Amino acid sequence: DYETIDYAVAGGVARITLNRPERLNSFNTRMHEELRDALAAVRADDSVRVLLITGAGRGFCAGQDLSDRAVAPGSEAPDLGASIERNYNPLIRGLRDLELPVVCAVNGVAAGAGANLALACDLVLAARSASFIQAFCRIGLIPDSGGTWFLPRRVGAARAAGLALLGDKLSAEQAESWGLIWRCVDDAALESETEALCGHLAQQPTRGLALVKRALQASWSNDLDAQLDLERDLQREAGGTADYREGVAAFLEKRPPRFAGR
Ligand code: T3D
Repeated sequence: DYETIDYAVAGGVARITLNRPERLNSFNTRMHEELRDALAAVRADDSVRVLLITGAGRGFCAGQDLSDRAVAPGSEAPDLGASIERNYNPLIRGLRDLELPVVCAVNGVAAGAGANLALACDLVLAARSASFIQAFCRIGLIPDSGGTWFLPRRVGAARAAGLALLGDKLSAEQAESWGLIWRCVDDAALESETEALCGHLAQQPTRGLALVKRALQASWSNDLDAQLDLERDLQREAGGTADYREGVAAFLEKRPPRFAGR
């Protein structure tokens, strides 16, 4: 049983709910430990075909819990590099390396590392009232948890600089129109849209989707030649899956496919 998150698996969907609503689901040490544990559970459970991350209450996640970061006059500053190395980087790497589609349902404000946790997910849905804030610069920090990598790639250099240097609140609608997230939906529809998206993904060729994810990620550091080679290799692997065989058979037999996720 977890204290700071909820974890549940149903219908092929593992759902992690950040659950410290009184602190807008900000990260403390316990939450990082529990997230590591939950991610290990996701990896170990063959029935899981989609991971969903969302938040309890009115916020999604407000980044690091700053009440753990007050520095008394005369005492030494905390080593934030150590915190990043131990907690944030493994979380972001864990999500990027997970061989499953990761959906994020941003139910409210996503600030600091909370915003970048969302950006590390593969498909981000956000409620219309939600917002994204690169809050780091407001307290003298830099965007971590992949922020300086995701932002310029998603929204371009000018907008990335504006967001990271000003720390202004970006509405979910603006985030969608800038290409920072997949879709903004009405607040009342977030739950049903998320369920529909995750339900759909849980029936898809999971192995194939994992290879798509790997190819898209590799494209950021590959030139076209290297990417064409990678596509050849991944397509060879995809072509050997049971789901590819089923996809072709279902097409030819004019029936819906029944993908096993393998
Ligand atoms: O340290 C390391 O390990 C390095 C890694 C750093 C990663 C980071 O994420 S650094 C950035 C940390 N996050 C922030 O700077 C954001 C701080 N929060 C805010 O700016 C605002 O709370 C929001 C813009 C997110 C939301 O504003 P609003 O007006 O909707 O809510 P609020 O009233 O500010 O917050 C509600 C409560 O949550 C409030 O508590 P109270 O007064 O009701 O008892 C507030 O203090 C608390 N809260 C919100 N964010 C945090 C927090 N408490 C601790 N840490 C927080 N990050």
